[in-house]
Amino acid sequence: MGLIQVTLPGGESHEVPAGTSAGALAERLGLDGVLAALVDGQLRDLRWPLESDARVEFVTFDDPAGREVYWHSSSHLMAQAVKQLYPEARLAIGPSIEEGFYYDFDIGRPFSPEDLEGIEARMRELAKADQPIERAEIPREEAYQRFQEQGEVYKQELLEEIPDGKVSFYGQDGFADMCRGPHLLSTGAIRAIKLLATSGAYWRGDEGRPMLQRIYGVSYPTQDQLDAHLHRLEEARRRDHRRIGRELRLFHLTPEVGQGLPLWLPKGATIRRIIERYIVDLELASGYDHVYSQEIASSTLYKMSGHWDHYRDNMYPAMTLENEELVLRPMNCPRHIMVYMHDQHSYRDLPVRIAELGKVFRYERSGVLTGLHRVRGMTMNDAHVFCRVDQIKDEIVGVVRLIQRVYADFQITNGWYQLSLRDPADRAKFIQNDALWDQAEGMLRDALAELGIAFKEAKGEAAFYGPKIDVQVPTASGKDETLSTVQLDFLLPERFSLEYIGEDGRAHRPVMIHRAVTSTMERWVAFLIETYEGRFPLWLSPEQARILPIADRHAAYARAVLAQMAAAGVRASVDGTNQRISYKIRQAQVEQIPYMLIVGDKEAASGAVAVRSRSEGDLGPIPVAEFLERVVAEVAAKT
Ligand code: TSB
Ligand code: ZN
Repeated sequence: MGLIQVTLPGGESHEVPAGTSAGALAERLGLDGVLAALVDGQLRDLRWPLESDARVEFVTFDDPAGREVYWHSSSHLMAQAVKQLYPEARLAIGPSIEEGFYYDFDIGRPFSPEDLEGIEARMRELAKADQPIERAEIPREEAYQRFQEQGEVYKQELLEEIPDGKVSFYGQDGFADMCRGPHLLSTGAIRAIKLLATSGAYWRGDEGRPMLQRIYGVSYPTQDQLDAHLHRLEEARRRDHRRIGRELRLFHLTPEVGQGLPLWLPKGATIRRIIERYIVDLELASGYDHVYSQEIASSTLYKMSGHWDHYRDNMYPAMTLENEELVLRPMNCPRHIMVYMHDQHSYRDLPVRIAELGKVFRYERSGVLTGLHRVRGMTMNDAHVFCRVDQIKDEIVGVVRLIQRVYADFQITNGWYQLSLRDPADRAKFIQNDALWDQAEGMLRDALAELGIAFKEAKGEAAFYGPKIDVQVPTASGKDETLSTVQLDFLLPERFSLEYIGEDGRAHRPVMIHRAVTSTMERWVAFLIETYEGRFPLWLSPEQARILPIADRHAAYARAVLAQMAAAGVRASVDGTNQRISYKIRQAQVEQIPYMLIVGDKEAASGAVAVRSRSEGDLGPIPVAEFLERVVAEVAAKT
């Protein structure tokens, strides 16, 4: 038998007999935890025989490719368990996903939690039996016959799409599934298993086809890793703004109103109003002019701006009324451009900063809608800065400083910066003008350097009209989303022929900076809910204090205290129910109310309240006036 040359990633090479399996090689090299191998760039089973000279790279569970193999084999193990327990179940497909795996079964009814427990237990037994997983190639005809005999109609349909020739099967202990692979060497490698959820899923995602039952699961080489994963899921659930928003009655999403069109309930609306007042005041103090413009308008502007050509996929369809074609605006920019164009501008007036809490509508696909994080109707903290080229850097630095100031006030510490660039190959998404793009991208890079901010670059993430500096933050589900954005745009001023009169008395073209600091109210509040886990700091709490009378006879005093609170601008309420005081306290705790003010005979007699703070516990009786001072100071400090 001949020898072949195997080259490892470090450049190190080995001579082995031709036909040596990738797994045998890993063993010879004393490698641990190897799950599969990349042979000349192709992911292969460890049984793969190395027949000629090759580059070989081993993958473990730490590599995405390794996890893919691991979870894919786990989905087969689940299918094996389901077929043993429910022979009538028909198999559809079972891939690995980003975090785990699923398999779709046709069983004519939903799986119950007990079913899942039973399947999970059977999977553990099958894994323990450590059955070898083997690959076989079968002529297509034979495979078809086999599926026909077994009544596997979905597999038959899949097979019909595969060209003639042979198909590969992977099998263990009498169970076999048509699959390209690769897979683990044996079921014993799957050590810790958890089935997480089940849901209905149409075959091929098509509402006209049968409803299948999908089971989601996850598996790990060790119990500790699985425990850590389950802990992460629990954390995500705990912080999930959709759950907290429901429990604290902040907002409501319902199909009767429309997908992605949230209702702000009174408490959520209060939080939003505080943020809106805060940011508008800050902008007015920072040289912005606030305007109002309509959210519905003639499509003309959006045709001029390029939205029609580059952004229409994200727009609600146009409607026609008396020969006018109208659109719901997806962006505010063209309106602010019209505000700019309303006046003549001289170089001395610039920069002109036009701001608006502008409502926009975007057609986000139903699959990506997520609570308040991603909606279809939203109110943006938007502004457009019109300036001279020599002012660009200062303006960008100014906006980033404003962002930093706001993040400090909201105690947001986990944001990171992304420089979002065009993808020169994507000619449909971006307005074409290489010279202007290069200039704008270079300027944003310079501004970040001047600010001394570390950043990551992301190709293809720019707006259609220009590159952006985006502040990315992680959501509870672990995904990163853009919160704030600063966008440099040479192209819209060009399309609208914007002008200002320069020092030389001639017309010049200004530049535009698009920016959103507190994102949209929807996403900002979603992020805050998750950051604070529903425990809003005092200045943002919809209800800052709740007055809890111990008995009915204290109700009048409670109302008098409430009046004092209202007069001092403190948001408070009285719990006038006839529940016991311990119950009232628990209720206020569940609702994350920062201060509980308990009032009984002693407090009523002395003009005091017995204060229980959410963060500091029992503070004892405090005169009402003194408590108010404390609250006012705490609100001002935004702590
Ligand atoms: C900043 N024309 C610019 C504007 O002048 C613009 O619209 N930029 S944007 O498209 O990037 O949107 C600004 C911000 O809105 C984003 O950074 C993001 O934080 C937020 N946002 C975007 N889409 C959604 C959505 N579907 N739901 C909630 N917030 C969103
Ligand atoms: Zn804009």
